[in-house]
This record gives sequence, C-alpha cells and structure tokens, in this order.
Amino acid sequence: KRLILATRNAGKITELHAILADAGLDLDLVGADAYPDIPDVKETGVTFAENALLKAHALARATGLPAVADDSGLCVDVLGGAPGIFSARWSGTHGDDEANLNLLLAQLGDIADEHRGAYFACAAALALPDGTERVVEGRLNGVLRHTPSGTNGFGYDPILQPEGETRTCAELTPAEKNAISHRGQAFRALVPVVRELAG
Ligand code: ITT
Repeated sequence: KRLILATRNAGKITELHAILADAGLDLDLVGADAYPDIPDVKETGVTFAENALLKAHALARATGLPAVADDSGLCVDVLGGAPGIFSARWSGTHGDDEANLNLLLAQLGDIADEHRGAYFACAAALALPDGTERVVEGRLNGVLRHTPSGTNGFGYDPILQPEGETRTCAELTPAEKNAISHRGQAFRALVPVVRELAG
C-alpha cells in the first residue's frame, strides 16, 4: 500500500523515511516529486497545521491515495515567533537555506545568549481522498548560536542548539536529531493514526 509524502523538500523526505521506518510503518512511501504534474498548493494558511492540511489534501485528492504532509519552521522568541510559517522563504527566495539562515543571523546581530531562545515546530497532517483529516504537532526548544556549526540536516539546523545539548542540530547524527526533533515527535504521533485510517 502506498502513502504519499506531500513534500518536495529533500531534507524532510530523508528524515521522514527514517522516522516512519523506525516507527515500523510498512507502507510504500512516495514523494511528491513522483507526481510532477500536480501543481504545488498555495500555502495560504496562517498556522503550520493549516498549511500541512492544505498540502496533504491537495496530494490526496489529486492522487486518490492517502497523503501525509509536513509544515514546519523556526520560531524565534525576540522576533515574536518569526520566521515561523515563512521560514522556507525568509530571505525572499524559497528554499535558499543558506540565505535564509544568514539573514536571520544578521537580524539577531549580537543579541546575548539569554535572549536567543527559539524553537522548531512541525505540524504533521494526514489526509485521505474522501476528505478525512488528522493533524498533530511537535516542537523542539533551543537557543540560536551566533555562527553556524555542523553539516548534517538542512535549513536552520546549523544554528539551533537544542535545550540540554552542547551541539547544534547539524552536529547531531540524523538518528540523534530524529529522536528529539519536532518532526520526529509529530510523525511518531501520527503513525498510529496512519495505521488506523490508511494502513
Ligand atoms: P514542502 O512545502 O514541499 O514540504 P518547504 O521547504 O517549502 O517544503 P515548509 O514551508 O514547511 O516546507 O518550510 C519549512 C522550512 O523551515 C524549511 O525550509 C527550513 O528552512 C525550516 N525547517 C523546518 N524543519 C527544519 C529542520 O528540521 N531543521 C532545520 N530547518 C527546518
């Protein structure tokens, strides 16, 4: 049985394969890139959950198969939660991880460590072709470094140091990151729901 991963973000796809396999989900996972004719949905929601549901529904409707989607981002305390749902295009160029990260670091300047709190958030949504939907969320708290460090992961991983860690997310192994991450938490919570409704 097939489950569509309604994302074109390569970093997410790698992590989702590992998270879902480790959770014992025995479905044939197919990324949105396998359906190049299905246009990207406009992310018009104002929350991670709304946007995750929009993406999951678009793929489920167009393929006739169950679909899961991830909407995620980095929420910075002193920026009132920004970039939040705009994390992928903070610099103006969608998916330019390096430009997004550098702009954010410039905006924070030399603000002291005690004011550099931030968290990653992830909404994991499941949609079925008949319109059934479920969504769960995960969160990883941390502080933002002054300079990037580490080469694993993607996006803002080189600057987010999780609470209780001395390394950034990009210095953790993939398994270490998935064990504590916003995405790991959200998708592990979604697995029993996928089994029940789409397994
Ligand atoms: P899809 O919509 O195709 O899934 P996207 O990259 O546009 O891909 P989002 O709108 O959910 O997805 O944006 C997520 C952005 O948030 C992502 O590009 C990163 O910049 C950041 N982000 C999310 N999870 C992250 C993680 O685990 N580590 C680092 N950055 C992350």
